[in-house]
Formats: sequence, structure tokens, C-alpha cells
Amino acid sequence: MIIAHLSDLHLGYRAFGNVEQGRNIREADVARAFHQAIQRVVEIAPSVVLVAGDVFDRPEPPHSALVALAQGLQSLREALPDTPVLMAAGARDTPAGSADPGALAAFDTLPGVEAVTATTRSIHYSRLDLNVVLVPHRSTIQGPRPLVEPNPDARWNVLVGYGSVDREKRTLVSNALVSDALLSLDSDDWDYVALGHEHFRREVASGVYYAGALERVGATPWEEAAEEKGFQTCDLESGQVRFHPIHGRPVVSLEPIPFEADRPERLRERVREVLLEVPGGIEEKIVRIRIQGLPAERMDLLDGVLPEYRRRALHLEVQLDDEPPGHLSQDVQLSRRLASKLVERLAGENQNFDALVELVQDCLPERQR
Ligand SMILES: [Mn+2]
Repeated sequence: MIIAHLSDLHLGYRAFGNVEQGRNIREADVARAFHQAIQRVVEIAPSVVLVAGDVFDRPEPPHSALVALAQGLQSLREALPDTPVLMAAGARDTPAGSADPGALAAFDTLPGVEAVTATTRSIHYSRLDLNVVLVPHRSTIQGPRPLVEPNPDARWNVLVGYGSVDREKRTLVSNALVSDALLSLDSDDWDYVALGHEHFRREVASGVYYAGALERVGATPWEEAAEEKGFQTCDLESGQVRFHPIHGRPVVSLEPIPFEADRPERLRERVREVLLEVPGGIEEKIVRIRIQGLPAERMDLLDGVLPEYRRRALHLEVQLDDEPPGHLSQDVQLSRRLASKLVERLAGENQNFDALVELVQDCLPERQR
């Protein structure tokens, strides 16, 4: 029995302000990645399709995002009429007001679709001998703590959840750091755990996976430039997991160019060289160029060189790094100091801040090793 695991679709995501035929180009990219994924799912024909949160990019998605989701669900229904689609809401799908179910809840009314947005839901498919427990974001931030148990009568038990993982305790941690809602991810209990929230695909514990986002929808796409995006399938009988890449818009993060103060005119040349060296060109790509040691008031040195490349790329970001190569930048030192101060202060506060303390500690360079 094959299950498909998608997450972090972020339908309705918009960035960079490039518009084509009235539509934000990145929003169209994200919708295209979703439809590509749906086509691939149709070819694979799994027994069930799981979406582990952040279906939409924000709690009030644009209408175009609702249409994109409805079209995707319709394609699945037509091609795979017997395959249930099970979605658990992520933080992005969850409005702040607890009485507001969010747009995703409307899709819960469709036959063959479960869109779980408020409380944890357990669904048993006797035809498939499968039980799926879906834990939406809201059920982890509002008491009482969700009751999450496998069904002993089912051959297959699958958990779908949204949040961060505490690796030591093997538990799912809510992203609302004030709550201590935890649930066990013990692999003896579950045949597969499908998680959402992290945009990088990875196996966090045996049988516990983040499928990652379908496109580079984070605030810093550069950090995901080399990361493949897509979704995952698992054959529960053999335990074989497969990743299915989705080809979104290319993101290029270029090696930093050191500014030579004694030869300022060299900078334009270097910028041109670096941009021309991009394999396949920069056309229609999202590109970041970094320059080390260029004082912000000397940006005029780049006058005349950037517009041409800005026209060719979808987006060209110029980042000034004041870091001398090989040293810790001022910024890093500053965030390091901030992190230690936060830890000191929060340690004196009440226990609800444990998770926050942990998070800040994780940011400290000492923990990164
Ligand atoms: Mn997300």
C-alpha cells in the first residue's frame, strides 16, 4: 500500500512584486509546482494522499489560492476516485481567532476529502485496513492536549502532524511556544509519520518524515538553492520511501565577491563575470549576488551594471556583507550576544518559556556543532 506525503504547499504565496497578466509570478510558480505534484501523484496512484499543513501561505489566502486547491482536488478526484485526500491545517492555515475555522475548513465538506482544522481526528478505512490520525496546528495550541493513539484493529497506522520535533524525547512540539502540547512519535506505534512545517525534506527519526515544501517559499530562498523540492511516497509493506522532485523556479546563490578598495573599478567587472558564469544563464531565475566589504555609500559603483541583469533575471538581490573573509561578521556576533541575553532572562521566567529557551539555545553557535 502506497501513501503520498505532501506538505507546505503555501498556495497564495507572493514575492518580489513581479506581475504577469495581473498575477504575481511567484504565486503562479507555486500553483504550478502544486499542479505538477498532483500530476505525479496521479501517475503513482497511491492509496491515500496526505497533506501535512501549510496548504495556504496565510490564514486569509487570496481567492486564487482557493481556486488552485479546488482544481488540484478535482484533478485527483477525476483520476483517482477512490483515493482519499487527508489534510491537516498548519499554522499558516489557522486564523488567530479561535472561532474562525479558516478557509481550509470549507474543503472538509467535499466527498473523499478530510480537511482537519480544529481538533484531532482519527479516520479508519476498513477497505484499506488503514487508520490515519490527523493533528492540526490548532489542536496543539489549545487545551486539552490531543489524544493521539494508533488504532490496534488496523493493519496500518499513520500519523499526520504539523510542528517541530524534539529529537531527544521523540515528540512533536507545538510551534506556539507557550504551550507544552506534545505527542509521542514512537515508531513502534506508527508505520509512518507525515510531518509539515519544515521546508527541508528529511527523516527526523526512524519512520518520521518532513516531505518539505514543493517550492522555495521561505523568506531566504538562497538557503534552499541547492535543496531539491518535492514530495514523498512510502510503500508501507516494504517500508520503501521515495522522493519525487518537483522542478520549481531556479534559485542561484553566488559566491561572495570581495571588494578591492584599491581597485574600485574592478567591482563592476567582477559582478559581470560572476553573473555571466552562471550555468545556463540568469534568465528568469532568482539570483543573489553578495559583495564583501563594499561600504553602502559606494553602491554607486554598481550604477549602470545592474539594470541589464535585473531585466534578465526574475529577481536580482544584491547583498552587502561587511564581513572580512574568514571572520565572524558583526551581525553574527550581535545575534549571538542577543541569544545569550535572552536565555539568561527567560531562564528566570515561568516554565512555559521552556520551549522558547530551547529554541534560542539552538541558535547559539555552541549548539550548532
Ligand atoms: Mn510552511
